[in-house]
Amino acid sequence: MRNKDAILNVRGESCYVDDLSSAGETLVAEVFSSEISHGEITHLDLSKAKSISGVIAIFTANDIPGKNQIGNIIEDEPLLAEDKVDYIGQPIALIVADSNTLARKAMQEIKIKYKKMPAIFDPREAFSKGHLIAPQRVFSLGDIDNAWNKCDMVVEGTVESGGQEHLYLETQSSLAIPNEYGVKVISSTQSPTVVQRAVAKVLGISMNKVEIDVIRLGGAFGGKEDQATSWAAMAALAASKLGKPVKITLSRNEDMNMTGKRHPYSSDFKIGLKNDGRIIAYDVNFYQNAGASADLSTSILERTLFHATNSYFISNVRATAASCRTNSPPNTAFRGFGAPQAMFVIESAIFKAAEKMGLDPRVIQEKNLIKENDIFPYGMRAVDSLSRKTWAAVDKKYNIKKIYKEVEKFNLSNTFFKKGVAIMPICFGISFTNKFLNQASALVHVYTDGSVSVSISAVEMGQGVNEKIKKVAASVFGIDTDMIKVESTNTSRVANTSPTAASADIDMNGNAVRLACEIILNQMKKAALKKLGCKKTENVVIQSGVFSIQNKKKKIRWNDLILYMYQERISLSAQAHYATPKIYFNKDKEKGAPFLYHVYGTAIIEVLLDCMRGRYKIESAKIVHDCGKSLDPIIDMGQIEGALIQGLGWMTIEDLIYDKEGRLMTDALSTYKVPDMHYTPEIHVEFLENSENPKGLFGSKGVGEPPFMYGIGAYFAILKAMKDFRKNLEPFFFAPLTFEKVLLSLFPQK
Ligand code: LUZ
Ligand code: MOS
Repeated sequence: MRNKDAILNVRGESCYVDDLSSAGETLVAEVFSSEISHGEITHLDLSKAKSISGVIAIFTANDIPGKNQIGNIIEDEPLLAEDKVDYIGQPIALIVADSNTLARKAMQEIKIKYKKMPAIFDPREAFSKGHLIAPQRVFSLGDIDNAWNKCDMVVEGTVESGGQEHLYLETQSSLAIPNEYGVKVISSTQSPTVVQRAVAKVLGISMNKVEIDVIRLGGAFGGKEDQATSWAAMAALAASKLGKPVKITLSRNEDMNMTGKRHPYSSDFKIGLKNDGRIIAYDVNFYQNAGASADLSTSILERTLFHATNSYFISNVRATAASCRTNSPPNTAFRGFGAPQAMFVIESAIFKAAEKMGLDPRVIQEKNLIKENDIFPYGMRAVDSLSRKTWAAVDKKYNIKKIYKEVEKFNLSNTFFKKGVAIMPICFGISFTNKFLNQASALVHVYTDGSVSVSISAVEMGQGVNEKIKKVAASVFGIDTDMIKVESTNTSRVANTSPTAASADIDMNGNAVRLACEIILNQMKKAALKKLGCKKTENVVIQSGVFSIQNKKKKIRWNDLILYMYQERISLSAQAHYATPKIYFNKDKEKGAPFLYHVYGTAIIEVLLDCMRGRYKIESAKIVHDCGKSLDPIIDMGQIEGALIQGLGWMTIEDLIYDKEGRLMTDALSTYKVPDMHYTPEIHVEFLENSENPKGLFGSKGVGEPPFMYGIGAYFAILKAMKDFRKNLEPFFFAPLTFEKVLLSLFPQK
């Protein structure tokens, strides 16, 4: 792997929050949290817990000097519960001690009594009782009510998709160090500025007194976009109260119980088609299980609406969505950010319609793929649609018909083993749907020895942003990547950072770095002219760290020029800001062009089902993915493979099981199954050839999230195999499609 972090990672040399030690005086904190899903706290006695030696302090909501509030979009989330709890795992008190063992011992001694209240876990029930996070939203195109009578076939159905644990390797973690003006927090967050704002609010101080520093994250996947905030704020609270560094690192078990997941959705669809497979009308209703507070739910809901029709053009659409408040931990961002849930529904609708019409779903899929200049329900045109191109490319490379024939042949000659195949096209919009988030800054310094320091708004979370940023700076400067260092992300160096999210970090930060480097380069060219005695900057060329003038022999090396500039008192630093151009969205009309561009791709997913045991093997994924002109093929390939596997896990084996009281029962790796090396199929990834994205950085496209949705194909491939075994099986759309679920639906219990 060319990703330099990989070398540090496999040697255990890369540094995470929990690896930092500050001179032996760091205190640790454990979080005492609610044991019930909904109720009033009638009694809280901390005296016995406080008396344990080695316990320094226990803080509750009453100790917060500022505002007990960490809600970022909607202010509905207390940092520590006051007199009411709304989910199991909601933080109530913070125990600070010399060691985690002592803090945990103290936790056992906290006496608490609750008055239980009825809890709601079903988003439809929450909806019917009016428990909404925000008003319902509706996207529409054409005239849905008058479209049904033009259809030859109308099919309705219900779709359920489950949550998903992020399972970042590094659990939530923060180290707060108090200082003379406020606090510095080293946090494992995707959103340094969100953390900074929350810490300032909780401590009741201004943002310039709070410095957030992020070294790197051991994975995030959306789980640290909004949910790194509470631990940072708690650590900061304790540190500023006690005047000592305080660290919080959740155990895996605590992390799985206390933090939100991907939003489960419950949805209804109605789809209308012509006999030839053309989709004429699509009506969909999404009920999002938001959990107990808003977190990012409303933004996620919006992205669900934007992706309601996946990569298809449908002329009459109505998509309605509600974010429903329940008594689960607040659900949050997770790779795909609401789009996977929407795409699973449209693919289910197509599957069910195909079954009723005696077609293969791929016939309907292919017929309706969005063409150039077709319109999305939100009013944007698919000017550069590559939907059909990626489908054609995957077909050309692998021959879809031939694969289907082979599967058919296998199934005819096998009774208890059946194969299934499905095609999964994807279309994903790149840009934050909140327009203001589409900005990034960079700060670049060149030191007198010629080495370069780059600070950006984005954080490294294993996705390789730092490596790509090095390439950007190196290519503008015409020097080797080894001369460039990407610094930790720090709110004192780069302010007002947008979250590292939405697959847009390289696009935005890469452009900011390019602009900052260009400012310095221009200065360097001017200096080179002066030094080399020439007139036009256009004539200065830089290659492998040597500046020269076209058609002249004179040259000056990078290091000599830098030193010359320093002595001439010319700035060797620059700051630049990039704002994604031309995007807009009108929320009153629900129309606009919210994305800079879309990413397309097509996957073929093949599975082998052992019908008597309900076990299946996802055999292969054959993908043509559109990366534009890849900035780094190895990193992009890693993103595509990782996202695919994560998507497969969500659709198939990752099952969050709760008891009646709302307690998560699959809260450890022994019970929550995720894909491992053995589960991983053969993966073939091709980049769409000759693709170049004029709107992206150096012709590239964002890559983080879109390939997640290839995983959805696995659900339908398994369903196909099941149907080959049980011809009369009524298709159902209830993910994850675990082995147990497969077995029990092939052999229903009387
Ligand atoms: N985060 C966010 C995201 O705040 N807004 C978005 O549109 C988004 N999209 C994908 C992933 N994270
Ligand atoms: Mo994300 S779901 O891009 O934090």
